[in-house]
Amino acid sequence: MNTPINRRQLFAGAGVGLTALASASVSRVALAGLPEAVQHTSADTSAPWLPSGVTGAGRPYQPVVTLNGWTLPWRMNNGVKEFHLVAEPVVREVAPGFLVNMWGYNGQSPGPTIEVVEGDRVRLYVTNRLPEHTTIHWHGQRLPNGMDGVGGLNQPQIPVGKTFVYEFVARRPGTFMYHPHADEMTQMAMGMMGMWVTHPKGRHPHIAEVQRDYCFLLSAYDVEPGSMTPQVNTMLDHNIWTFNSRVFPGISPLVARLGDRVRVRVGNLTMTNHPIHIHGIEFEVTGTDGGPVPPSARWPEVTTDVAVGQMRQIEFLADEPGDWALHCHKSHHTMGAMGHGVPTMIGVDHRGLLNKLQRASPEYMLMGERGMADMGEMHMELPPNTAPMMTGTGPYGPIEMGGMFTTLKVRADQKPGDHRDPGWYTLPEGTQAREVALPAQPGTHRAAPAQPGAAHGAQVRKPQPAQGHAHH
Ligand SMILES: [Cu+2]
Repeated sequence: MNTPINRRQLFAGAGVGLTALASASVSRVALAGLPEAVQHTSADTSAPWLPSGVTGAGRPYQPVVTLNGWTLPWRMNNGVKEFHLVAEPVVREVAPGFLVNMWGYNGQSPGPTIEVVEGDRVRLYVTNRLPEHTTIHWHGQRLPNGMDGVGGLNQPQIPVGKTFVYEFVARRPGTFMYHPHADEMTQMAMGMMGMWVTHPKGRHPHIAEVQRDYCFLLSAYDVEPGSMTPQVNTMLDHNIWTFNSRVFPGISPLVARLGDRVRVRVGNLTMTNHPIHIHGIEFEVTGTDGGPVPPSARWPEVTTDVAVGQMRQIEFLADEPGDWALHCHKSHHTMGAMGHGVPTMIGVDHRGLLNKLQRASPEYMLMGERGMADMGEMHMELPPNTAPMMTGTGPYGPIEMGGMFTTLKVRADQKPGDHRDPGWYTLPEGTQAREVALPAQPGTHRAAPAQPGAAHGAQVRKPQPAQGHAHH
């Protein structure tokens, strides 16, 4: 898998703006001892990062796969794992061709996943290249009070251009998050967040060995269609609902080999809860931000609600082959921007009106009279740079989902450790829902609803689908 990690020395070879900022605010001598600030700008899912080649790499562990993200490499310095995070404006590709101005870390929103092992001493340098001060709070961690990152309460804010250092021992195994505790409303609305995984040292009675380990954050943005920068004071009415700042079909599938035990860690840093639902299998919640759940306290589920500021770690046996939907069950969270603020037109008879409207405005499009499913294949003129309301096409047509939606792809022939998309599932002969031919039943036959506008000679303007198959 391609991992276009662009390793560069801090500031060396950086853009003109960054170099100017650096020379203005941070002396090169002061930076000489810092670990490399590794940058990564692709929104593809990176292969798991294994610390091979790092001198004294410490205890081994099974790395996670960050959906449409990556893990931050570290360096070992006298037994301390040293990381360098750079808080900075980034451009995130939320879906192919849809770019959003965000704030993040090391070239991306969300920031890279931090992976360490229980008991590791960790030193994290944080350089602030934002236009305002920031901090990082290490959500869920046991640590000294002065390392908790609440600006004003536990530390002074990190001024623009300055580098602070955090240091603590990763005492508890589990899944954590990191985010600013400084102008939170703005900085989290702009995408500043990341995940942290502390692997257990050795075997843990409540932590199973798994073959696949995925993680992602839930985040939401309010980006006016056609614009590029989120509104930061939106409380609930967001229109871009994401897994790791990506929307379907831009989200990688979770891939498993038939029979694999799979762990998925989901953190929520939006302003509302998300019931995460998986088709085809049952899972158990095996951990929360508070730590692993003892097996005696678990129960089977197919949906688990991930509340604001929570992490839920789920596990299942991938023992049913196929392409299974995995999504937030709030249906407006599997919609793109155009699903929001659209009036309900179901049952509204437009037929008289349509003629008049189209005489006045030939481009007038009839939408939503029979439900919104047509939107999945309508290619209405969208403003530049947005995601359509419902999008993503499967082997049998439009999937009619956007936002917080992806698939769990279980295959018998997927190679161990291979996380690449195997393509669509080939259904075994005779195992797919199909139309049945019914004999005509006199008296029970109901006429199909008339084509809107047909009787009145109005032309219903449905833009041509991309594949070019005719509609009439
Ligand atoms: Cu949701």
